[in-house]
Amino acid sequence: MKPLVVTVTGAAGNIGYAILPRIANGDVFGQDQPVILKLLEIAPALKTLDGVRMELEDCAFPLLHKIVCTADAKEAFGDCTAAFLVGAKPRGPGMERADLLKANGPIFTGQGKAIAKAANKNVRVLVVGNPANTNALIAMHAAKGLPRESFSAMTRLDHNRAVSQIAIKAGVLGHDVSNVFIWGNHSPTMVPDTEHATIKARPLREVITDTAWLQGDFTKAIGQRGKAIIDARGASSAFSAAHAAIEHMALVFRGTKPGEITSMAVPSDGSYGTPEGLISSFPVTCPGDGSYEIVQGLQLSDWVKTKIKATCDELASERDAVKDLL
Ligand code: NAX
Repeated sequence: MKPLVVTVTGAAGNIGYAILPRIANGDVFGQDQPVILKLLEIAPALKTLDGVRMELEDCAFPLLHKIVCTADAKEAFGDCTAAFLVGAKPRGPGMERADLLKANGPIFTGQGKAIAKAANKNVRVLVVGNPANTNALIAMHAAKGLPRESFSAMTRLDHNRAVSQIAIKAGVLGHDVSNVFIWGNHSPTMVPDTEHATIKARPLREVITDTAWLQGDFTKAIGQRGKAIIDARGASSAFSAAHAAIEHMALVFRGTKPGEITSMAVPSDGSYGTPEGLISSFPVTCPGDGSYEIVQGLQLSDWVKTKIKATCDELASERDAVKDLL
């Protein structure tokens, strides 16, 4: 089979270190699909990246045909079919969210342009670097000529966190929990929705009857989980974020199972009152050809509707903060 080109930005960082062996091992595209890894970093990180390249070589992954390390975005995105945009500027001391948006904007403008010029026209782009939804919006706008649907941002980590906390509360395994999903922004305003969920095929609300916990501590804990990990580990989520990115792309390229719903931040088509022009998390299914469908027809409670409105308001204010880049 012809190798697929996969681009990873910020490849010398923490998530990069955790994600690269998984891609090279076939965890995204399957055990019969060879890959070429094109790794983008800023120039000062190329030496570290070279160490990562050596470790990848030392694994002798049968599916890994070639590794390219570069600080040139056009070279990194050349012919790529899947792009993981992980690299971003971290939030510095005293920086507001708006400052972070402004600092990251030019990175995602530049990369969006390079993707439109150099990547495969069917490329699928996953933005992980924060603020992920708005960075994806910036890249999507810069990538003139590519369909909007080529771009998504990651909320699969939030999805997995919600599934796990529900499973722990109910004393079951994660795979016993279905149809938990995330609405909105990858930020503390996100909405983990359990109102359509089942546990071992029973409605979740029959198994977990504590609505105050679901709407209170559970919702807050999922929104604050990233911070809790930084507080405990002194560093942000790395292998769990890499795992979520692997799952996100594997579902895009190989499809959700019948009845399976995942969470992805994708360009809104106006569904569920989410304004068009935002990249917001929705429950989606994936047929496995690179596309996705927003799950339709869900009846939302007033509580969920109010929370979705608040997270969309935040997304709209982020979009307004970078309007000169759109
Ligand atoms: P690190 O700081 O370890 O790595 C980031 C890497 O990006 C660095 O090596 C840096 O040199 C590189 N970089 C910076 N600017 C670049 C550019 N213009 N082009 C290419 N590379 C560039 O961060 P890490 O822990 O790997 O996290 C990466 C990003 O993921 C951060 O923005 C982080 O906030 C975000 N996260 C997103 C999550 C999500 O669920 N969407 C969860 C995990 C994580 O917090």
